[in-house]
Amino acid sequence: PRITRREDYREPDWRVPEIELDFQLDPAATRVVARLWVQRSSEHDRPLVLDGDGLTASRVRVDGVEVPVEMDGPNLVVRLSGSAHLVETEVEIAPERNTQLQGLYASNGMLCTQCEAEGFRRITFFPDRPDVLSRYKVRMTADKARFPVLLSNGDPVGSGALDDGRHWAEWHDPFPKPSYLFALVAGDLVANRSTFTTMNGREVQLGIWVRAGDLERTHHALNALETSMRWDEQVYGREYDLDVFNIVAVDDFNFGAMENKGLNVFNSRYILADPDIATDYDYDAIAAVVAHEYFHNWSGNRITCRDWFQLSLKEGFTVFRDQGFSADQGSAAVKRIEDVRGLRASQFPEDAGPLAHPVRPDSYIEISNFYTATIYNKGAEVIRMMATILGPEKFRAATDLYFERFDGTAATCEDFVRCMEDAGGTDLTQFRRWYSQAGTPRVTASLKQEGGRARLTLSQTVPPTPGQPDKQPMVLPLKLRLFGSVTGRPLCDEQLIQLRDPTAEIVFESIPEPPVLSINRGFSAPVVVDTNRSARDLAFLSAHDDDPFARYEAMQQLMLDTLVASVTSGRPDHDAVIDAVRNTLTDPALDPAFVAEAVLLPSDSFIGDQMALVDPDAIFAAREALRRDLGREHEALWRSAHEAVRNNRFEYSPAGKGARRIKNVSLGYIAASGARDAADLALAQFEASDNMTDRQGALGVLVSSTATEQRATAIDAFYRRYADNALVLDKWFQTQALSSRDDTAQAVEALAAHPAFTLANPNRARSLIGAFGVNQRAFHDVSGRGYRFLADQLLALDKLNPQTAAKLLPPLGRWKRFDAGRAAKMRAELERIVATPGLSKDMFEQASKSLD
Ligand code: HT7
Ligand code: ZN
Repeated sequence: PRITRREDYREPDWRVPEIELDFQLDPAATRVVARLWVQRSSEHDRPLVLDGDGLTASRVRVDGVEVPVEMDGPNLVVRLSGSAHLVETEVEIAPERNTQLQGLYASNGMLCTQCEAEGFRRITFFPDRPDVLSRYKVRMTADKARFPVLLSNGDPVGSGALDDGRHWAEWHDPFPKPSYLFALVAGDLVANRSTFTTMNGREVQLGIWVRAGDLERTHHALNALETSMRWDEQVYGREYDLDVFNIVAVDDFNFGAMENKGLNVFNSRYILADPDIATDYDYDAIAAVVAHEYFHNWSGNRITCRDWFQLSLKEGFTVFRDQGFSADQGSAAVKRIEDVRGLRASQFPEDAGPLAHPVRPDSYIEISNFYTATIYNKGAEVIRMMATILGPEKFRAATDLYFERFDGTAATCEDFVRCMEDAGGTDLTQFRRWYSQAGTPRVTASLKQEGGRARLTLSQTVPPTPGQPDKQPMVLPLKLRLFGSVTGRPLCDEQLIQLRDPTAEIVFESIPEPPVLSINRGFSAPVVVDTNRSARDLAFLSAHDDDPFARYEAMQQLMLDTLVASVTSGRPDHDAVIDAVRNTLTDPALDPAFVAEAVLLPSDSFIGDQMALVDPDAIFAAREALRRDLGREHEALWRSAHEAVRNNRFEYSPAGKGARRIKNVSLGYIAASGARDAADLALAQFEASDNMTDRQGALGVLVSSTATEQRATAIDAFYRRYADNALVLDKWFQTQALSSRDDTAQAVEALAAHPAFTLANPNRARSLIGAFGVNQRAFHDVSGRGYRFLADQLLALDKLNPQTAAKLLPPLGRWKRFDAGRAAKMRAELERIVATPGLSKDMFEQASKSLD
């Protein structure tokens, strides 16, 4: 397959300032007529090449005159003599046969589009690249009974009935946009409507469109939309620019949602919520995704990307913006902990594996494979570091400058950094390496007290990654502070150190007592920090650090050190963790939501990430042993924490969420203790709960339990209760795929044969196969059956939906971290995938790179 390289970027030969699209919609055969007003962009004699994917032109006209159809592979070539022409094409497509869910497709009776990154070329011939911006006029005609609602980007300008039972609607979008932001939706939908008055007094009509039965489940999303519109005005000075903002929920969607101009299309799991079907995690994710897509209106739509190598320009920045929004809605500390946990669970392993790539990649085979945690989450951390270096006022001045300087254009990551420099008055030359070098930097920090001074020695390394064997030192903004280990008092103010060299030394004067180092506070740099801190130091910080993230981090490090030592030595010493957890659990000053995060053990996979060779069974055993000891030692505390909130009625508020979080964490520890009544307690919670958080929390405990009867009761009851709700059934599959029982690999194979399982729906595929891939112990079953199962499923899914299949492959690529037996079995599956005839380029890229 062809490799696209960043260094080969060339300006488009032809611009398309205006486009008119006419859709005769029909699931079996939709006719698309496109009128493109094209302009030669410079002095050249190259033809107009319009991207296509699986299209056949039935007619091509230039300035009203029919011309022969000339193809170059999938693309249409139009030879033009002048500098400006009207080019008209006509194609026919079949949305109901589109299983890839890119382009125009059918989902549960409606028609919708997904064009990012390169789906528009599956709808009509067009220069399908983000630096070609056009004004769109769209006319849709469809059967009125089946598709009473017809939506597109921009504002509605007209609609009407036709004699044959069909009707039409026309939408105009005044803002020039790239083709990936085009959208249309046709369906039998109803809207939850509202109006929003912008900061300059303009009225915007808001609508969240769903099937009639789901209307009552849209209030949370609508509320999140209004809150995020106001937040973007207040925090970034960004005002919405059209008269209409619509969101449509669809059931079959490859991703979370899509920020099409004025017409966001959402995976229904990020819209629909009520306490009976959605967990607190779902509620928070809905608000975050609604905000994220809304924020793209400025960071992505008004200013888009010059080419797909600049993807993090919009995605990293927009994730940073949505993280700030969510932090402002509840506990900022807990939000930061969750974000860092997510980064470590997905981005750190990516950066340490065969698919590592820079935040601004240099090449790709299939761009869809680059919608990664590195582009999104590491990209957000890179923006966060610049915000930290600049400080809040200068950062706001820099984003204002960026929005002003590049409004209406297709920009680059370099353009963004230059705004940071210009408004921040700072030189970010070396900092730019965050965009070009892959791999997670490692910092070693060692603190020594010498008389009345403390000497901190820092060093950094960046590991080799595919194609980048040698690395240059990065700029690492590290927030740090020293505390006295005797008095517990801070020994200095918080300092921001920018580590730029391979090593550095910092001397702290007037240090009267043995100091303890608090470093990378707030996770100011996305790095791994190795320190010479003892278990005592970590326990001390977990109880006294004034930075909540650092406090959490100290406890995590203490737990990790304990677990790694237990795996490697086989002689567990749990005392320090047991004491530290007691101190956290009994500290009345702490927010319960924070306590619940702090007392959770690191995951099996994260423990594995710390080890040269991952032994999934030994890690599982060590973690279970610590869980059991924590459960037993603090049984009374867990029980009282659980009991105190057991009968709370559902309330969606920070306090309500915190109570449910500690309740479910406590239930998990009670079960881990081996208490005889644990399964009954879980089943009682399952049956009595008035919300999905508690019901799924109890189900999760029971699914991993050996209490056969209670387990079966809960699994059956959950299935029967939600058999008609696809989003909740996804949870049923997912919870079982995450089970820690010995027989999970077999159970997952059986679930793949369940009548409710289908690969055709991405959410369902991810709920079973995706969850199984991150269940370290079950997936790495020594027999290799997990690897075989995943490969079989991926090959089947690749035929339907290559994008979704390719995203689920990475667990197989981690073979270098496992013993020779497992590694050989994983490689054999990757080789089988690569050798499969007719493999998509999506899968080929992921699998072949994973073999290196
Ligand atoms: N910008 C959107 C990306 C997206 C996407 C990418 C590949 C394939 C399907 C897709 N659907 C949406 C989502 C976002 O980041 O906001
Ligand atoms: Zn995004």
